[in-house]
Amino acid sequence: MRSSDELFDRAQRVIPGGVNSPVRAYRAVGGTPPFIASGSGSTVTDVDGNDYLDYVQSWGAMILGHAHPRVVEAVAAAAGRGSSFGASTPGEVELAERLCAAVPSIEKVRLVSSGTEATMSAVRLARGFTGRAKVLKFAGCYHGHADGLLARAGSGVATFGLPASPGVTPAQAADTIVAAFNDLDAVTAAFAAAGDEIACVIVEPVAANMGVVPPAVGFLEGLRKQTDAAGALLIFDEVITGFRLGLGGAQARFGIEPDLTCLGKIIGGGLPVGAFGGRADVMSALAPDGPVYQAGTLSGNPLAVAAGLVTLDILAQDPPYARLEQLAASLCEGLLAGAQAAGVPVTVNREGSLFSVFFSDEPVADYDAASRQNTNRFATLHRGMLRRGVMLPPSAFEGWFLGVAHTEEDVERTIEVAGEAFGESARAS
Ligand code: KE4
Repeated sequence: MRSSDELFDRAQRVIPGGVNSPVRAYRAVGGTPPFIASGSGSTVTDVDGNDYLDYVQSWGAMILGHAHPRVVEAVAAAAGRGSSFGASTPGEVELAERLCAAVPSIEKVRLVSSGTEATMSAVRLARGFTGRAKVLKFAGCYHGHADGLLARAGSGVATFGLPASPGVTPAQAADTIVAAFNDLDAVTAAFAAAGDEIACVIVEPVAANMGVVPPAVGFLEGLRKQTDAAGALLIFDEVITGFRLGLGGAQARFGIEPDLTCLGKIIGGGLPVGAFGGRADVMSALAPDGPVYQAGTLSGNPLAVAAGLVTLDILAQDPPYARLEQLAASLCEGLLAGAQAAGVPVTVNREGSLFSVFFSDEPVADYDAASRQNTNRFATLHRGMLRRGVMLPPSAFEGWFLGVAHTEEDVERTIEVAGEAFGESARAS
C-alpha cells in the first residue's frame, strides 16, 4: 500500500474528509490525494517518492517556486528571533509600506492571516463606513468562507443570496445580492432596485474560482461607475491576482482603482498572510482609529512577514511577469493543440499567466457556462496527467498556476503528457 494511502486512511479517522481544506480530498477527480513530503522549485515529491511537476503551487502562493533558498533563509532567521510576540515588529511596517507602494489603490493596509479574513474584514469595513447592509457579489466568484460570502444565486437576474452552505442562515445570506459575472445589466438592475442599501460590490477582477474567466471589456469600468454613482464601495478581491498579474495586480493591468483591495497567497510567500487596504478615509474607520472592529493574534506574524517581504523584494527586483505570460501562452497553445488532435472540444481562458482549461465547446464568460463544462473529462485528464508526473489543481473550477521555477522544458513535457491524457479524456463520457 502506498504511504499516501496509509496516511489518507489515518487522516480520515481524525480529520473530516482527511483534509484541512475540501478541494485537497480529490473528490472531484478521484483517487487518493498524494501526500506531499517536500517541494523544490516547480516540483513536489510525495511520501512515496513520486515527483510531480506542480501547477497547484499552493493555489498560486508559490510564484517563486517551492523552498526558494532566500525565503527559507529569511524564515529560519526570523524563527531564531522568536515566532510571535503579540506586539508590533519592524517587518510588518516594511510589508505594509511595500503593499502601499506597489498596489495603486492602497493608501493604508491591515495585515491578517488569510484571504478569508481579508475579505470578511473588508466587507465589514465597507458596511461600517457606508452604514449600509447589502453586498453584491458574483456567481462563481469565491472570496473565502465567511458566512455572508457563502451565498449562491437564486433564480433570476440579480437575486438575493441563498445560503450556499448549511450553517449559513437565510438572514446572513439575505444581505448578499448575487449577479452573473460579466453581466453589467444585472448590476444595473441590482442598483436600480437597492442602490442606496448596497455597501459594496466585491469581485475577483479576473475570476479564478470557476476556472479562469477574464472580465469582459467594460465590465470593471462599469462596476466602478455604478458604485461611484450609488455611493457604494468597490472591493477587488486580488487574493489570487495580486502580484500574479503584475506588481500592481489586476487593478494596474486594467487601470481601475477600487476603494478596497484584498490580498493573500503570494504576499505571504507560502506562509499565512492576508491583507486588506485602500482609501485612507475608509481605512480610518477601522479600530483603533475608528469604530469598525477587526483583530488577529497572529496578524503581521514575523515569520510570515519575513517570507512575504523576501518574495515581494525578489518580484520587484526582477519582475517575472513577461516571461510567465509567455510561458503560459505557449502552454495554452500546446494544450489547445493537444485537445484538438484528440478530438476533444476545450475552451482555454487566459489572463496573463493565469489560465485554465474547460472541457466545453462554447466560450466561458460566467459561472453558468463554466458549470456546463464536462467535469468527467477534466477528471480523466487530471488522473492521466498525475499518473505521468504532472499535478494539476484537483478541480475543473480552479486556475492552473505557473511559477518562476517552471522552465520551457517543463512546459514542453506538460504539453506532451497532456496530449496523451486528452486522448484518454476523449473516451470519457
Ligand atoms: P484563504 O482563506 O483560503 O486564504 O483565501 C480565500 C480566498 C479569497 N479570495 C480568493 C479569490 C481566493 O481564491 C481564495 C482562496 N482560494 C482557494 C483556491 N481557489 C484556496 C484553496 C482552498 O480552499 O483549499
